[in-house]
Amino acid sequence: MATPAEAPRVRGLPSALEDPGRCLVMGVVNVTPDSFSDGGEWFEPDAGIRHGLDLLAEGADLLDVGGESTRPGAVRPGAEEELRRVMPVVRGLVEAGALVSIDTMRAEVARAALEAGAVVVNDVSGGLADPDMASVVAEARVPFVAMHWRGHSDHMDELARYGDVVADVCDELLRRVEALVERGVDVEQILLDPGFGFAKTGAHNLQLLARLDEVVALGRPLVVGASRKRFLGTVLTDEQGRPRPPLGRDDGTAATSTLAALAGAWCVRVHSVRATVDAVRVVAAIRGVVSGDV
Ligand code: PMM
Repeated sequence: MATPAEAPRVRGLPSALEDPGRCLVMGVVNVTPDSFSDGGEWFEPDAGIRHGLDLLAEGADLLDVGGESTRPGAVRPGAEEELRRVMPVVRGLVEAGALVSIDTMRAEVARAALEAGAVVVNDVSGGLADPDMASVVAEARVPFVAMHWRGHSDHMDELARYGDVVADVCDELLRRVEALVERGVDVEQILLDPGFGFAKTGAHNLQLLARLDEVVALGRPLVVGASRKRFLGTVLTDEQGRPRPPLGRDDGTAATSTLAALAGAWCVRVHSVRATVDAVRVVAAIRGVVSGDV
């Protein structure tokens, strides 16, 4: 079990996130009509803002606002439409005092959100989808979540081919870090994410969860986004073998949050915050005992 003292440093974080003594909890605010997990529920700006405030009240440390669904097969919105979706919500949540992460693959959207007060850029493509993303992040000097990604959602299922999925994901993440650093991004501002559900089969996702410590060992803080994903539905089938729908996957998600926090993840990204906050607090207490702090 990794101890909190071993957590690598992240430069440029707001002080509230700097030394939490536990795995952080990022609440998901999807401003999309078609996300797999909560599609359409918070599509109107006021509803998105209200939902973000509810997640904060449940104990979220930061909110991840996104305007593009990445469900398998999803078709991308244009940049203008993405901006139209996310910007009122980013502004509203920043005004309310929230720490906001912008979930986007577009440099233009990242730049606008940073100007409006977002403090983290979360790019599921790790900077691969938009060649300008690295320079926007390098210039703004903000923490950047680089997720493992092999291609857009309309064809990612075909790309789920690995030798050893954990070794291959680690290798590809390290190559991303090198490329980002070459483009001027501060290595101490790069956070990594194995990309659960992105060009991965159910078995790949489970192997990555089982060996998360190997991804943590890459030496950059880890974000884990397993919340409500399809592989959990497949594990939690009913008597007829039908997968559990996304809204019924939150207890299973809390199990993945526990596991991620125990493995030493820096942050878990979840739709339903309350159970995960309790889970990471319990894990922090256990890790405190193990490391002799308590
Ligand atoms: N998954 C989704 C969107 N953004 N960001 C990170 N860093 N990691 C993820 O696993 C991730 C993400 C897709 O899930 P959603 O539709 O529930 O937002």
